[in-house]
This record gives sequence, structure tokens and C-alpha cells, in this order.
Amino acid sequence: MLIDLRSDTITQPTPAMREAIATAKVGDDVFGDDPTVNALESYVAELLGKEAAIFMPSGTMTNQVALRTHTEPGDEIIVESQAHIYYYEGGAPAVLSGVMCHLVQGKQGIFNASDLTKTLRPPDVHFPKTKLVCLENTHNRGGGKVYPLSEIKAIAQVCQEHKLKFHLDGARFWNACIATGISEADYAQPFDTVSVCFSKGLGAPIGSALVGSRESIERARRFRKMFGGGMRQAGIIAAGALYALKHHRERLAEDHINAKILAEGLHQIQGIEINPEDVQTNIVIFHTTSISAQTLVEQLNEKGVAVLAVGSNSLRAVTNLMVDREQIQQVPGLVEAAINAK
Ligand code: TLP
Repeated sequence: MLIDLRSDTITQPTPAMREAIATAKVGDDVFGDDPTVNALESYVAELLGKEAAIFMPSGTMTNQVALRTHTEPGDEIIVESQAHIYYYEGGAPAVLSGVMCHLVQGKQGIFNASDLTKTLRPPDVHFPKTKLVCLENTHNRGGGKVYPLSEIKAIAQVCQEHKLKFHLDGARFWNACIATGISEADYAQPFDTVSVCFSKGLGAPIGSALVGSRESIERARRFRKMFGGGMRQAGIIAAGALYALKHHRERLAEDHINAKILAEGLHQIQGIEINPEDVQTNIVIFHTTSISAQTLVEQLNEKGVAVLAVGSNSLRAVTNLMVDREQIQQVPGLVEAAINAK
């Protein structure tokens, strides 16, 4: 059986989740009639200590609707140079919101308040208006790095001083909460909006939510419709998300332990570079020294392990609900064999 570590998005719904989906009560959500969507939105808003939430099909959509909610065309947003919003969303900020991305170089995806202050410019007709700062927690290309709450609070302070809105791409927010023991409400508190996904480590087949004040979520509802994200009997998918949220948050700790075991195993292999201490959650980024990342991907595939190349010599493995401890323990040996198969 394939050991699939390409992403935590590859998970299949469990039988109990399928049961919840099959028996979900539904209605037309564009009319606000879907009881399961309404239950999910209330539950997630309450969990994050915010007034309201809105359900959407994907994390890309929740991020892009948030950008459009907080900006007008011609504005500038500040994002980290490897942020998903900038790196992996198909140029959507330019197309859907007409905004400029001003990049801040982080360390494994993390920048601090002084980096932000240095990036800000005074009001001047030459410059676009800066409206929004976005962070990512955990940081995907940063190798699942957790954003320290103290840094987030210091950045929030700078945002307040400069009247900037503050958005979090929390596709793996749940992993950050489990890894630190910080509550969802405490981690979400400094932000105006938080985007969360149910279809990553939590294992739901589809779905994300944008969470924030009643006013910002009302505005987001307009843009969700405009972007084509108004869904009808969406309770069918919200049921899987609600089930995942209620039953699968604690299990993320298992993925984190598996990622550490994998990192420590890979560290022993000649031809692989990785610092196991960098691995804080479920993402393991490692580097090849003798063959290209793509060659290793192909040779590993033949041995029944799927990972992604994320750079010419960098690979990513993401532990997830479909891969158990025993399978994880086999991976370092298979990587070693794949390298030597060259
Ligand atoms: N990330 C995917 C790919 O797009 C790279 C993955 O396999 O990791 N924010 C972050 C931080 C993400 O990692 C992702 C998905 C998203 C947003 C977008 O979520 P979806 O795929 O639901 O649009």
C-alpha cells in the first residue's frame, strides 16, 4: 500500500465521518437555510472567540475573500515571501482583489514586528495604500513552523498603530494549537480575520471557514457570492467538516510525533540534510545532497512512498491520518534505498 506523504490534503473520510455526511440535514445555504452549515459556522466562530464565520469550499477562497474584504483595488498587502497567499494561489491577489503584494523575508516563514515596521512607508502619493498584513500559522513552506504568540501580539500592536487590518492564513491553525497548547481563542484573538481549513490534518473531504467580526463576515459573504462560492445544500460537506472539527483535533498530536520520528530517521541517512529540531508539527522538509529532489521523488515512488519536490534539492513529507506509525518507521529505510538506487 502506498505511503502517501504528499500532503495532509489526501486524507479520505472515515466511516463515522461518512455516516455524518450521509445523514446531514441540509437546506439552501445562499438563503441561510442550511442547518448544518449554520451549526458549523457558529461552532467555529465560538471556538475561535469571534462573532461570526462563513463556510467556503477551499482555503484559497477563504484567503482571497479575506483579502478582498479588507482592501480595495490598488491597495497593498504585506505578506511573507513564501506565504501560500503569495506563492501558491495562482496570482489571485492581483486578479481578484487588484492588490500589490509587498513581501517580507521571514526566517522559516516567521517575521517579527521590527521587520514589519521597516517595511511600512509613510503616506505619500507615490506609494500604494497599505491596508492589510497577513501571517501564516503554521507556515507551510517554512516546514510547518509555529508562529510564536508573542511575535503575533507584537505585530498586532504595529498593525493597530498604523490602522492596518490583520489576517491569518490558518490552514493548519489546529496544528499550531495542538503543538503549543495555546487555545484557539487566544491564538485567534490578535487577528481581524482567520482562515481555517477542515480538509488538511482534520481529514474532512472539503471545506474551510473565514472567521471574524460580524461586520467583516457580512462583507465577506458578498465577495464569496461574487467569487462563485455561494453553495446550496452545502450541509453535505459541512457535516464532514463539523465531524472533523469535533473529533479529529486531538489526533493531530499523533501526526506531530510521526513527523518527528520521520525527521530523526532521515537525519541518519547519508545524502539527506535535515535538522529534526526544525520539525514542530506535521510537515517535514528535507534536502538531498547527491541527487535531485525530482529523482528522489521518482525513485521513492517505485518503492511505494509518495512525497513532493518543493525545490531543486528540497522535498516535503506531510504526516497525516492515512499513514500510521509503523509505515512512518519504514520510510527512512526506503529513502536510503531510493538514494542508493541511483
Ligand atoms: N496547501 C497545499 C498546496 O496548495 C501547497 C498543500 O498541500 O500544502 N494556506 C496554506 C498554508 C496551505 O498550505 C494551503 C494548501 C492553502 C492555504 C489552500 O488550501 P486549499 O487547498 O483548500 O485551497
